[in-house]
Amino acid sequence: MTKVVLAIAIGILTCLAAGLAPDRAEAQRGGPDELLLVAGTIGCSGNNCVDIWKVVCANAKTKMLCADANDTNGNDDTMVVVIAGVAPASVIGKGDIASAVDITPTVCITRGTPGPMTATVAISVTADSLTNYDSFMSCRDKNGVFLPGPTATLVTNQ
Ligand SMILES: [Ca+2]
Ligand SMILES: [Ca+2]
Repeated sequence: MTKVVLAIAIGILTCLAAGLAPDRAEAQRGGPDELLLVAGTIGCSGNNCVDIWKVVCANAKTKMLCADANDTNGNDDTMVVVIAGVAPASVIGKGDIASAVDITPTVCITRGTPGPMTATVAISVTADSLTNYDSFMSCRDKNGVFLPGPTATLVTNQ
């Protein structure tokens, strides 16, 4: 009798845990401390809306600023990420784009010489639905080593 009660209790607890943490496989990613993980929501079908993050690498050793886009709930939608240089003036006009189902490759911009760098990272979804996403944003030195301290501000939120 005790075993039956215990089994029922475990069953109820399992259901409650599943309800509180749906789809744990698509929970937010972990990574090195130097990576900045931001999260957001996007969706008004077919690339018709966008979230734009302003990302700053203040570290004087910065050579590259990078980001990706990862679908974190529901169907695995096609995610789109676009990076564009803002500062210094030498990175204006530099940019890259990637698109993929569920998680995009990482896109980066590179400075000619090391120093602080600012970029915008635009994230969208190609789907007739709304999805949550996250994005790893990173500052890297000339050897590709992660530097601490990227910051990100969501300047356009759709
Ligand atoms: Ca999704
Ligand atoms: Ca949004």
